[in-house]
Amino acid sequence: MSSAILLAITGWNPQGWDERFRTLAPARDIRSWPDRVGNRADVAYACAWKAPHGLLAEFSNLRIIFSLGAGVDHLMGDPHLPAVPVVRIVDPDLTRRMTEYVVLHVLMRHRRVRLYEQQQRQRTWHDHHQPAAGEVTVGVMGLGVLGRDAAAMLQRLGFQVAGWSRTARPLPGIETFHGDAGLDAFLTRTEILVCLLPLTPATHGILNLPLLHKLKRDGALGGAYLINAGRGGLQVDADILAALDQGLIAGASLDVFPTEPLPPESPLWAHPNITLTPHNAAESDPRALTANVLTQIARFERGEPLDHMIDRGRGY
Ligand code: NDP
Ligand code: OXD
Repeated sequence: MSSAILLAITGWNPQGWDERFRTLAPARDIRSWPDRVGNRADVAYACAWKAPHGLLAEFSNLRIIFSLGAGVDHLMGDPHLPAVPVVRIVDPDLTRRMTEYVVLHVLMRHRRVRLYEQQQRQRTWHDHHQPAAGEVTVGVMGLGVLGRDAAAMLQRLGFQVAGWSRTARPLPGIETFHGDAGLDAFLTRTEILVCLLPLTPATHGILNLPLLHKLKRDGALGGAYLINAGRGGLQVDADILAALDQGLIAGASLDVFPTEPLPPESPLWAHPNITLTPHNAAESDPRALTANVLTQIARFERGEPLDHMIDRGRGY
């Protein structure tokens, strides 16, 4: 029976994954696309990150496809994706990294870091009134593994936290909203909007001008802010620029973009009120995550159920 593991990775350096799999599973046959694929019929498990569409269909004995990140849009967009279980990464290492990113960018806006950096460059000693965290509402779109952890940490820092999800997700101390019917009430109380949604047909382009228009601009911060670390396809870049120009939002922190790498000619790079990072809010670190995949394979081979399988019928 097939049992080899194939790494099919683009956009990241596969070397760290390859080394880690070999170290942790020395008896396992580890293959790497495109150079060391060997006989395709030997491959049982694919560990993929942005593999070219159609590639995984070449492996006729595939039993599981692992997404090496939390997001699976890179797989679900493949019209030839084999009909085997798709499993995504859920791991404390990745979750902590995302919560760090969210807290960093919320505090950056809350504590006006960019303004003080500018003042420092000008040698200006001037303090601005600092609202308490409890006067500021942060709204988290997406109350999944990552959204819930970030929301809980923000709550511990004292922010008023609201959350929005597809289905009702009651969370202690957090005002939660769900579905289309709950969206406006969620947005109109939100000064800092944190987006941790997955990219699906229903969420594509959701961060657009009409949505940004609804954010609370007259709160303690005197303006609204957007932080998107979900997926680039959730946002409409031109609408974010228009919202900044029109004063609907005062700033944006963007980790993800519809086209990655962000093209050098994009006006987002040079905008004074945008802080951008190269899709590394929560890096998938092979040192932490390889063991996660191998544990799942071991469970599967013992006939136990897989964790964090994607329900293809639900939204994708
Ligand atoms: P989960 O699947 O655990 O959670 C997704 C959340 O989004 C759920 O609360 C879900 O609602 C909600 N949701 C999905 N569709 C809709 C919709 N149509 N309307 C309203 N809410 C919706 O995902 P994770 O928290 O693990 O990850 C979220 C995303 O973060 C990933 O898909 C990925 O795109 C991104 N990510 C980005 C990284 C980066 O470095 N920038 C790193 C890791 C992940 P419900 O609970 O009701 O199902
Ligand atoms: C992920 C990502 O989905 O890195 O994990 O974006």
